[in-house]
Amino acid sequence: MTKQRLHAPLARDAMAYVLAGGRGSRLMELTDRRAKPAVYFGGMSRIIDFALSNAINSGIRRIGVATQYKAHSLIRHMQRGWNFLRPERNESFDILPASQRVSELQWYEGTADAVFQNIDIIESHAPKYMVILAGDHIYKMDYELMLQQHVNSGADVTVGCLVVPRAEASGFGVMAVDKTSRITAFVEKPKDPPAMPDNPDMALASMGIYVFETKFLFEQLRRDAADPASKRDFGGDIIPYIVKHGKAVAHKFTDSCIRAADEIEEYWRDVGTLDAYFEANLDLTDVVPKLNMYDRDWRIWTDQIVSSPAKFVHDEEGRRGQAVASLISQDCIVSGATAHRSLLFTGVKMGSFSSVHEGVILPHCNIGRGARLSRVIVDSGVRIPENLVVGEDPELDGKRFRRTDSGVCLITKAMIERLG
Ligand code: ADQ
Ligand code: ADP
Repeated sequence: MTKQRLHAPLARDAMAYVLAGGRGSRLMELTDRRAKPAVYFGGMSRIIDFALSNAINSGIRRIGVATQYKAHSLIRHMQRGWNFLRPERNESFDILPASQRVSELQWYEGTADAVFQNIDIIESHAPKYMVILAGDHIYKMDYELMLQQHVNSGADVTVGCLVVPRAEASGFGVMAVDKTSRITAFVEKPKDPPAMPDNPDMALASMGIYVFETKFLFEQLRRDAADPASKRDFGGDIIPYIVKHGKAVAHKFTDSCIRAADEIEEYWRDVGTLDAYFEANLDLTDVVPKLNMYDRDWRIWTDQIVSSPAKFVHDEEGRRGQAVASLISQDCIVSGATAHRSLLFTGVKMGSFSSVHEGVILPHCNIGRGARLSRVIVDSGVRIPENLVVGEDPELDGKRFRRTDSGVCLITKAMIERLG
């Protein structure tokens, strides 16, 4: 007879299902070749590594990732870095590209459809609970605590939520809750978001993460699939229906967010625009960063190959290669050049007399001799020509590159080619 375990973690009975198909079009050319979850972040990682690391650190060992838009770079990343889960240990890692599941050409209709189309695969892993996640946010969170609240409250669905300024809330699902955290109203992306009762400037927003019992979720997905008016979307269709006809409960991010001792705030970022992406990366260069990525209790895992250490050398004229207030990844060589308040991702080379100030330089870029870059995001594999100056002439920058209102320039290979 098997013995009853006390306090078995619910995470071991759960499957994390990561929705990673969105384009993230406000990141402009940065998501021309890759989906938003595949965009690089923080010197070594990609955005999806946060949701996947949270799942693993929470104790979840069955993971599915639904991909769709420009999935190649994302799929390659996950195959290299995330395929350590083993069926013989009752673990699984499934990558579920839309076009190969439904038909050669058909895409998932909405986020709920991206789960519905894979019901058979989920059933084969027999999880008791489903933790539905978005693959495009930066945060550290223990999903076990959300699962526990779900079971203790007897909810049909538990929705992760956070407090955001009302002025920014129209991009979210916005909810009202009663004293017991039961959701009494839910509107998807309202033009005029309802405020919180105790604070007219703030609203309670859905993080787009949900916990269900698998059986109940499948019932809802099948019901929704038979409804011709539905767009097959969690935020637009499934959640509002359960709020009306069942029991939906809110789980506060503050109750389960992982915060190292030196982190001053509960950190969650959408990094959906170039400015937000730039700021969130540069924040990491602060002496006490808002997000601690050095927390050994909650590591952010990624797919890095074992490579060579970053190297700083004098150039032939004795000029020092240096980095100040910067994050320099492996395989970088800084030769007679200076990086200041910048992130050099893996394999970046900087040549003599070049400098980068407030730069997010993605993997395998080459900064040519004498180039001077300030407030830039440089896409992966770009060769910056010798003596190129960016960040000193707004009008010229705006003509050559993607320049935001706050003066951040995104530089891609195609833009450099157009320079001739
Ligand atoms: P949105 O931010 O608009 O709203 P949505 O476009 O629904 O998010 O995408 C959610 C996640 O699913 C993203 O990670 C995206 O990459 C992925 N995705 C989108 N379409 C997909 C598809 N067809 N197949 C696979 N993956 C797909 C949602 C909720 C809101 C909530 C915000 C929080 O609807 O209620 O407030 O997330 O960001
Ligand atoms: P993503 O950056 O999203 O993974 P790619 O793999 O196409 O997309 O990377 C873009 C560029 O980065 C490639 O065209 C290539 O120049 C460069 N690159 C990628 N991996 C390496 C590598 N191991 N060595 C040198 N350059 C590389």
